[in-house]
Amino acid sequence: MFETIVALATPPLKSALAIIRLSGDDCFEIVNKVFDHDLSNISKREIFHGHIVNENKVIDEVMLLAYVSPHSFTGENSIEIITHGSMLIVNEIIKLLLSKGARMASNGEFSSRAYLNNKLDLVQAEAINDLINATTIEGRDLSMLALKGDTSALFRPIKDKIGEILSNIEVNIDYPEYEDIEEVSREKINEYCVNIVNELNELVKNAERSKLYNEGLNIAIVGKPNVGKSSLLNAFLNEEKAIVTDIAGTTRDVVEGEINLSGVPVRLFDTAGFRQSSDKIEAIGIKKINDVLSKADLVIYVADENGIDVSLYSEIKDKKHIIVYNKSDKISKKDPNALYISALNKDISPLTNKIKEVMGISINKISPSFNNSRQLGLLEKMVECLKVAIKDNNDNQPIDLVSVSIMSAYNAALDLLGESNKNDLSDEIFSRFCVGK
Ligand SMILES: Nc1nc2c(ncn2[C@@H]2O[C@H](COP(=O)(O)OP(=O)(O)O)[C@@H](O)[C@H]2O)c(=O)[nH]1
Ligand SMILES: [Mg+2]
Repeated sequence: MFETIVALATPPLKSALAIIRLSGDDCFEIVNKVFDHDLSNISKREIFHGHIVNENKVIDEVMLLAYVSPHSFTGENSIEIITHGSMLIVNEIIKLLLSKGARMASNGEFSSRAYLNNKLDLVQAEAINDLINATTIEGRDLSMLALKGDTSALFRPIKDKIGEILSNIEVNIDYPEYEDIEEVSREKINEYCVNIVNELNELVKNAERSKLYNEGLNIAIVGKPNVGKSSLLNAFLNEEKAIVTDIAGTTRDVVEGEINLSGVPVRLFDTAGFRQSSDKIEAIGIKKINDVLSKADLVIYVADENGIDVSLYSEIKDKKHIIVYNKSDKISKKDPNALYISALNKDISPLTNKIKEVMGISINKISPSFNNSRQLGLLEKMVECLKVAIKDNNDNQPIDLVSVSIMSAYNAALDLLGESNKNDLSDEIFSRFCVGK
């Protein structure tokens, strides 16, 4: 039994139309009290044209879509009221519905209901959020495949295989006296687990790449003052976002911009030049560099005709990084192994290509793939557990010990699709959604 929840599904702004969404067992009874059509005898889905009325006063003329359980997104009785897009109207209608017994939905609660009612698995539910937040076509296409269930479908046979080997082992342990049960030999366990690990490794490899389309990359631009970091940011963005002058210390704050690199959303962070400074404002800017560096997936160290500053370089050399020489127009003697660009002349393609190479960004046909850190983490956990199982099995460890590791892999598989501990796990994930989703 689920309470009826209500929320605005469109942005809280003045617009042509707004959609108020309700879902829950008492949905029709509640709306019946304020709508001038009877919703009691709907068979599946129906559209109505009518009025939302409060004690004979018409609040708005609306279109109303009624969905009878299970023929709705959430799987419950649901209603969408399309009103005029005035916040005064929307707020009055929501207040009225609350007074008739609905309650305000929390973040992601509609999607959470769909998941709890088995309309979606967890991978599909996550895809709704990813779809809405996608900033590139590739990211959107990937989320759409996950939402359709193609990504989960790719994985279910693997999950079933882990379950199968596990139950075979369990039956052998629990009922050794039954002679008609096929004995699972050490060889068979090994063969099974090795095959599954290979299949999982393929999914991991694809997920690492797909995660880039979904979560994007953070790239920090660092180097001495005046080497052309801000000019480089501007060249990437193709706009004069950061202030560029020949005065060292021009950039004080971190300047951010986003670009689309072959479908990967890349966030660029231009920083204040690294240098000891007595200027209070610049000193704060320099401190901010450390925050940027800590979340950077890649660091671009920019040098100019004066070469690399060894002490500054040593600060980032242990991170994944690219060294690039800017102001190539001023450099006559070039090292054939080094990377040269001219930010001023917007000639930066050697760097763009190098970023793609280092981060493994290539133009790929988008196919179903896991695409976020949670999913990737669980795939990797499965591989780890199965590798332990393979080793224990080959070392002739007791079979129940082998089965414990396979069981851990199976639990991770259930977690991936959200089939275990439905409530605990989903609370965390759905809280990242916005209200009305
Ligand atoms: N000749 C030349 N000058 C450049 C180039 N890129 C930037 N500059 C100049 O270098 C100076 C410092 O640039 P800026 O982007 O502010 O450097 P930042 O302090 O590292 O951010 C400015 O006068 C830019 O016009 C380049 O490719 N060639
Ligand atoms: Mg600058």
